[in-house]
Amino acid sequence: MKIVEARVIVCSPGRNFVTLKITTEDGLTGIGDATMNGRELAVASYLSEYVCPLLLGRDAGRIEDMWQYLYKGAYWRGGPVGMTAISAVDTALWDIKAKAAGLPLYQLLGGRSRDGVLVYGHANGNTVEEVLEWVHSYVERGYKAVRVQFGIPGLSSTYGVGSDKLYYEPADRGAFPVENSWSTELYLRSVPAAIGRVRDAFPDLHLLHDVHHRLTPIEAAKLGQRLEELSLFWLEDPVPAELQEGFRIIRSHTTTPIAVGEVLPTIWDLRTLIGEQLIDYVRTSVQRAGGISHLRKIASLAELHHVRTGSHGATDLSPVCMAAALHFDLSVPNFGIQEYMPHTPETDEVFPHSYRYSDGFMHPGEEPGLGVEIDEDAAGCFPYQRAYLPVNRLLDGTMHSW
Ligand code: EZ4
Ligand code: CO
Repeated sequence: MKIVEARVIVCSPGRNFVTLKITTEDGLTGIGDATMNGRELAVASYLSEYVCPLLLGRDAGRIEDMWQYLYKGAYWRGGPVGMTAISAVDTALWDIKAKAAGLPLYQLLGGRSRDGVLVYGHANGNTVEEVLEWVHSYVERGYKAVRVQFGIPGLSSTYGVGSDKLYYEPADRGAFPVENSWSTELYLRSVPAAIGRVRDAFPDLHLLHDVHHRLTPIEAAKLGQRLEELSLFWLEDPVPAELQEGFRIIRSHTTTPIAVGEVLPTIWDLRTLIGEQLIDYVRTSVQRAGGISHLRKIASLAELHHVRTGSHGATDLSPVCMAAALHFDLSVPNFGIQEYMPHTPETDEVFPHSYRYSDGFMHPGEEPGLGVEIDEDAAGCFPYQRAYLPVNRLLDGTMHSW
């Protein structure tokens, strides 16, 4: 099964996506998501300039060897650009192998460990009333878990609260990033009561909240303590995770479950967090963490340390990643939950797929491979447009984490 073609397809059906498509001499094709939100062309060029030429003539069936070849062979290890590129190759090769076997990918990963994949959606609102309305609409659609984000009184803009609620995921087209403002003091003053009101209205729902890397460990510890009685499913990214040891401070103060990892691409970036049981859910994804192959290693390490998976699944992860994630989620023993936000109709048109949502759960479908394709004619109608994630400043103008 020699690889005869490897191509990068960049498109923007509402937002930018980078997709790698690999073709074998037998005419089988496989695809992988290589999107890195706000920095898309860095990965596209890494792939097309350096990785695609290396794939030609190689055996598409040697997935693990290819991973090691691209990881060790580059010399420059890790990092989001290189790892996203490896993710795309690995995902595409698993797609090909499963198609060649005539099986949905999850069957090659050990088969089903559960009947469906528990998912959560985002309820974002400027006011608690708006959030309550959104949570209600999720519950009506069968959701068992919802992430809640609120506007902060006194601040003009807040992460997770946008104008287009259904398809909102930041990355705005324009010459410069949007500038948001932040005050930890105002946030900590309002958020426990806001989540408390959602908890009062929905006593049985799994509630999640994303702090988006904005606190210090001791601030996060305090917030975790104040949220304990609200029984969150998780508190996400309370602090930036580069300093993994910082989570010891949070952990020693609160039993609120912690989820981390959407920006962390390798097992080595997560080693202390998982190995010392400093987190409860690991949030890195097929798209970020070296594809199916490396994510399974991370999940195995996590399993050993009582950490469950909670893969990142915002809309900047393409339907190709979502399909791959669902095969992983269905098979992995220590699955926790999967983030899921529907893509726009334009995106679904470019990426026809067999996965489906029903009553709070998702299923990847039974098509051989990933069960997702790219319609290149449709993709061609949506050319790339540069877009940036926002930046974040404190009220006095100091740059802060976003
Ligand atoms: O900001 O996917 O939990 N989800 C998130 C997302 C991320 C974006 C970044 O590209 O934090 O909203
Ligand atoms: Co997040």
